[in-house]
Amino acid sequence: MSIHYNQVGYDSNLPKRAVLTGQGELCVILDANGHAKVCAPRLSEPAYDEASGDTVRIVDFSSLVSPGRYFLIADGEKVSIEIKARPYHDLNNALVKALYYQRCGCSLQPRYAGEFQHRACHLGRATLVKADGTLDENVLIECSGGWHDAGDYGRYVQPAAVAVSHILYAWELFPNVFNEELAIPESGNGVPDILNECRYELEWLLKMQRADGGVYHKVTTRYFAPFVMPEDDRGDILLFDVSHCSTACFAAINAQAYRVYRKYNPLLAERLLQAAKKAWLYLEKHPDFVPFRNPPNLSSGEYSDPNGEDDLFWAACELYAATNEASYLSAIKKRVDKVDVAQFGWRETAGFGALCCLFIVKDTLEPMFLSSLRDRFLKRADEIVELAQKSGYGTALAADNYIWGSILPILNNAIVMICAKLLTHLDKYQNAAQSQLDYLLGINATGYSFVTGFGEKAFRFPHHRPSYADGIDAPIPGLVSGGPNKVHPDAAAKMTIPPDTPPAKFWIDHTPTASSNEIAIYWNSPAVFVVGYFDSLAR
Ligand code: G3I
Ligand code: 9MR
Ligand code: ZN
Repeated sequence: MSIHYNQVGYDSNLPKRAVLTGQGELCVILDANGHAKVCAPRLSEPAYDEASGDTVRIVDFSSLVSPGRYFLIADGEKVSIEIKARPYHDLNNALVKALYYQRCGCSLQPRYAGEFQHRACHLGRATLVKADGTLDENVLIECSGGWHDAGDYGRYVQPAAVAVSHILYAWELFPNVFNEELAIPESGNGVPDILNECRYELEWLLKMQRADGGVYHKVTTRYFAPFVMPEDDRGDILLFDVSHCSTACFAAINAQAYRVYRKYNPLLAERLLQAAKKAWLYLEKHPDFVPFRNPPNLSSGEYSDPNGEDDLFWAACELYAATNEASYLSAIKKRVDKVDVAQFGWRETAGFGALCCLFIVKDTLEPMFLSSLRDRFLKRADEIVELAQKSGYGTALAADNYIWGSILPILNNAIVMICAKLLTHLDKYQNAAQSQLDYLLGINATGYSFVTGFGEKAFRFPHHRPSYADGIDAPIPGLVSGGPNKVHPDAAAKMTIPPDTPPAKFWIDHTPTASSNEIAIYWNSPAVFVVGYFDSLAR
C-alpha cells in the first residue's frame, strides 16, 4: 500500500495531508463520483524516513475545504477520503467509552455494553504479598472496582493515576467537547460522563490507600491470566506492597480530582483531598526512596519506576493548586529543576505538574518562576517539533525509540505541542501535533489506524483478553494499540515479524503480540487529550 491517509477524516478548516511511498504519479483528487478532478494536490520532494526505511512524498490538499467524500489517487492506487466539519467527535466519545469496557468488579450490562456485555469479575478480597513472595493473611482488603489496566486484568496505581490525569486535563482545557452522554450506568445524573467514568477509577484508587496514607502498588493475580473473559479469571487476588511512586501519583491525582469534582460533588471532592494530603504526609514521614520490584515468582506487570522526584513534583503542584499552602510551593521549587517538564507517562509524570503551574495556578506564581518554567516547556516543545520535522511521516519519535507502547511518547509529544500552541498561539506547534493525530489514524508506516473500529484499515486483533474471548468477531471499539516496538519484542513478535523489519514497521495486527499490539488505559487517555483538542477546534 502506498497511500497513507487519515482514515477517520479531515477537518475542513485544518491542513490536510497524506503520505505516499510511491513516486506520486498521476496524483489527483476526484469527487465522490470519481469523475471530476476537484484539486491537484501539492506533492513534496521525496524524503528518506529513517524509522521506516521508506522514501516518502507528502501530498498536501489543504486547499480542499468542502465537506464530502473524495478519492485520492496516486501511483495507480485509490483511497476514499472524507472531509468533515467535525471529524473527531465520535472518535473522542469512543476513546472515553472504551474505559467503560475496561471496568472491573461490576457486570457490563447489555444496555450500556451491547454485545460486549459480561458478568462481574475480580470481586474477591485481595491478600497482601510480602517482599519475599509469601502471603500475609493478616492483610485482606476489599479493593474491587477500577479499570483493567490493559489487555491483562491487573489494576496498577501509577498507570491509573496517569490515565485519569490525561483525561481530567483534557476536560479542564477543552470542556466543551465532552458534553455528550456515553451510555454508561451513571449517564443522566447531572455530571458529565467523562467525569462519571473517571470517578469509577478514582473510587477504586481510594480503596488502595492504607490507613497510614501509603498506597499499595497494584492488585493482580499471581500471573497474567489466560485469554479468558474477566469473570473466568479465577486466580487468587493479590495486593502488592505500598510503593513510593504509587503514593506520590495517588496524592497528585486525588488533588487534581478534588479541583475538578468540587463543583459537582463537594463531599467526594473533600474525600479526594483528604486522601491526597494523607498520602503526602506519608511520603514526608518516609522520604527514603525504594523502587517497587515484583516479589520472586510473581509476574504481573511490574511498573517499576527508578525515580520519585517527578511524581513528588506533580503531587506538590496539584496540592498547591488545591490548598494554596506555602509548604507545597517550596516542595515544587525544590524539584522543578530536576525534572523533565514534558513527560506524561506512567514512569515520568512531571508534565502534569507543569500543566498545573502553566494553566491552573499561573496567577498565584511568581513571574520569574513562571516564565522560566514556560521557557523550559517551550524549549522541549521546539525539540519535539524538530524531531517531527526530521521524520518523513511527521512522527515525533526518533528511529531508535520505538519501544513498548511507542504510541505513548508519540501522543505525549503531541500533548506538549498542543500545550505550547495554547501558550503561544503559534501554528507550528499545532501543525506538528496534528501529524501525531494523523499517525494514530493511519499516517504511519504500517498504514493501519491504531484505534479499533475507526478507519478503513483499523487494527482488529488487539492483545486484549475480552476482545479475544467474547466470541464476537469485532474487537471492542475505541481501543488504542501500543504500536510498533522493535526495542523489546516478545516471543510472539519475534516469531512473526522478520528481524530486519525497520522500527516503525515492527508491528503486526496479531493477538499474541503483547509487545506491539496490546491496548492500555494510558494509551487511550493521551489520545483523549489529543483528539479532544482537535475536536475542540471544529467549527
Ligand atoms: O528501565 C529500562 C532502561 O534503563 C533502559 O535503558 C531501557 C532500554 O530500552 O528499558 C527500560 O525499561 C523498559 C520499561 O518499559 C520502561 O520504559 C523495559 O525494558 C520495557 O520492557 C518496559 O515495557 C513495559 C512493559 O509493560 C513490559 O514491562 C511498558 O513500558 C509498559 O507499558 C508495559 O505495561 C504492561 C504491564 O506490564 C501489564 N499490563 C499491560 C501493560 C501494557 O502492555
Ligand atoms: O498477556 C500479557 C500482557 O498483558 C502483558 O502486558 C505482558 C507483559 O510482559 O505479558 C503478557 O503475558 C505474556 C507473558 O509475559 C509471557 N508468556 C506469554 C504471555 C501472553 O502473551
Ligand atoms: Zn476484573
